[in-house]
This record gives sequence, structure tokens and C-alpha cells, in this order.
Amino acid sequence: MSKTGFIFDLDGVIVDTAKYHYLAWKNLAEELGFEFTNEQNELFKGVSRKRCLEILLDIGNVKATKEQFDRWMVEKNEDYLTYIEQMDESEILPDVVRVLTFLKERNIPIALGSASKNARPILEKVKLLSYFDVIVDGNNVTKAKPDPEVFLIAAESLGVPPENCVVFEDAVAGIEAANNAEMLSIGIGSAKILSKANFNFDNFTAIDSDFLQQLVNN
Ligand code: B16
Ligand code: MG
Repeated sequence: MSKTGFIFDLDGVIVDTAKYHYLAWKNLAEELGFEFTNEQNELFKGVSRKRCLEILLDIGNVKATKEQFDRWMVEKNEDYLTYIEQMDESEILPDVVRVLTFLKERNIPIALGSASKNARPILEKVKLLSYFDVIVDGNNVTKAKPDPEVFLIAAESLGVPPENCVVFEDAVAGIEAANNAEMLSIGIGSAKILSKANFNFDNFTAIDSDFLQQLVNN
């Protein structure tokens, strides 16, 4: 039997880039003449950039031509990247490095499975790129979570059957994607919101070595 593969979402699991996405979307909303709240930003977690802009324009009741839509996508991303440029290791969420190191020391294959097209530069900024054997991100997928595509490509690239993969996710759509891929889903964040996950933890600090070893043993 193949060994277990581990797949990590990026935003909300490894780093909290949601706050930067929020600032960039908020700036765009202001420019378009409406307010975008932190609460509404919850709808954007794990969702593709294009879908986020569609939701944002719905919130502001703004109609866009194709040209405007494309321009605002670029504008938001350029703004977002100015925040990303300032990131460093201090932005890695608690105990992520401990968990990655635990897996790395046991030669367990590790993948990133993110909707973000900026995943690589972010991992570079926080100096975690070398932990990942495989990176599947918004540049490699055609179907957004909850479609299982991103995780199935990750499993295939790791050479591990989907049913032997474990997924860490903070978004409802991400947990659904992992479940749709028939992988073991672990919700990081509110158990109430991520109620469809196989296991729930507030953060990685709550995940001990015994539990990780059990996952590795499959
Ligand atoms: P980008 P994840 C997702 O990352 C974010 O949660 C979501 O808010 C964002 O819109 C999406 O990436 C696309 O990001 O604009 O950088 O391509 O949680 O799937 O790692
Ligand atoms: Mg996420």
C-alpha cells in the first residue's frame, strides 16, 4: 500500500492572507463607490479571484463590461501583491512548521492544494517552498473547489491514491472538495462552520504528534 499523502490549503491554513485579500477588495469597492465589510469577506475564502469579483460586483450592484471586469481583476491583484511583498516567516500560522517538519522527517509526500494563483510567491516569501513536493494552485486547475480537481491533481502528482490522502482546509468549499475527492478532510477553524470535515481543530497547535502518527499510519 502506498504511503499517506498530505495536502495543505494555503490561505487560512498556512498563512492568513485573507486579511490582505480583504484590504485589496475593500480598496476596489471604495473606488467603485460602495463599502465591503470584513463579514462579507468570509464569502471569498477558498473562492477563485474571478468568482470573488463577481460576488463583489453583486454586493455593490455594479455592472461591468468585459474590459472593466478584466481591468479590476488586474488592479485588485496588483494591490494584493503590494501586501504580499512585505510578508515574511513571522506570518506563518502557529505550529505549521512543526507539522510540516514532522511529515518531512518521515519522508511523507506533501502537496499544496490552493485556489490562489499567487501560491508560489507567497510560499517563497515565508520560506516554506522547500517543504512541498508538489504545488497545485489556481494556475493548474479549471474547476474551483468544491470540485475535487485541485486535490485529485495533487494526489496524482504525489503518486498517492486519493483515499490515502489527508487534506487540511479552512474553507467550506475546500472541505467539500476533499470529501468529493474521497480524501480524509481536516477542518482548521470553526467546527461549526466546517461541520462536514472528518476531523476539526481550531489550529495546528491543537494537533499533536500522536494524531499525526495515526494519520500517517492510515
Ligand atoms: P488569488 P486558498 C484562495 O486561497 C483564497 O482563500 C481566496 O480568498 C482567493 O480569492 C483565492 O485563493 C484566489 O487567490 O487571487 O491569489 O489567485 O484558500 O485556496 O489557498
Ligand atoms: Mg483557504
